[in-house]
Amino acid sequence: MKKTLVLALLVSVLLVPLALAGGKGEAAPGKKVVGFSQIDNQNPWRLAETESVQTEAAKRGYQLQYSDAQAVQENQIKALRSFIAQKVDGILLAPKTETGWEPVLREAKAAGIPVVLLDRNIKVDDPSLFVTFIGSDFFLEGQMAAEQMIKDLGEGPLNIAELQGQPGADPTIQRANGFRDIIDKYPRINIILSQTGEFNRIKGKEVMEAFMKAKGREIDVVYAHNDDMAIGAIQAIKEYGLKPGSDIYLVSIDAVRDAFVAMVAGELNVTVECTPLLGPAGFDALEAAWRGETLPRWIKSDDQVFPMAVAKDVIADRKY
Ligand code: GYE
Repeated sequence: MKKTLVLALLVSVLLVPLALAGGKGEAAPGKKVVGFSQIDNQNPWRLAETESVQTEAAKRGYQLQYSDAQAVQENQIKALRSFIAQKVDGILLAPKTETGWEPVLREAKAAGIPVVLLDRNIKVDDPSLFVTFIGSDFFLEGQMAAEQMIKDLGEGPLNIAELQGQPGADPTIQRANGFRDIIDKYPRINIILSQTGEFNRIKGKEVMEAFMKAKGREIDVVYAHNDDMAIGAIQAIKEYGLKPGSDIYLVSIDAVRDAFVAMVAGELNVTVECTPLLGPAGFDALEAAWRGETLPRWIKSDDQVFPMAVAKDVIADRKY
């Protein structure tokens, strides 16, 4: 009797410091552990998404293993493998590109770990490799951007310079296609320049500088796949000596706060919303998977168009 007590005391004395030391990778007893693989944090949209996931994890009492891949897909795959090795209870994955995920997702499936896709979709043959995709309709966003442009500027002639997102990413592909789907009906509206700006403000500015040098006076419109690249482009247009918002019309996607600031200043003509606040839906989906429920393949966000004229009335209410 005495011996067992001593032993029990000894064990607990030894275990307490171990538990306290257990930071990264060790679950607090009873707390579910969720791994979140983020693409990067190079624009306010992504920071808002990261914050949404972190806040929601804390609210629901989950331990979050967070990994920022710094825009390298290979780092995301490594992060997933480390989550699997740690036997996390679930994974939230914001996948950089559409392809290349099959092997690691098969490993997660074999380990019984549900994977929920946040903000970008992927292409896999086996639909059981992920629970659901939570995000926007990027094709529709591209269409909405083109429709608003035509509403504002008419049927042409219009020369468009396009700043594309990260190559191979679902939103890049769909935003390019959706926009073309509309303008292809107008023979006098043409994309005369198109290049990636990586969804990044500095890169967007650099590409726009090159565009201005090449065809500055011919460009009527800039279509940027995200607000940050449009903001970079605004800088480049100003430095070139033209007025963004009037000499050159700019349309972009995301509806981050900085886009509203640019619209209020008269320098951005329109932004199409794409919500990054996906934390709550992400954890709802994981919880449903843990309960054994099946979810729709796509949980779609509801987005809207914000033209320059409404910016000053709504800017105060923007959540990101
Ligand atoms: O538009 C962009 C971000 O995947 C929908 O990625 C997201 C896009 C968003 O870096 O700003």
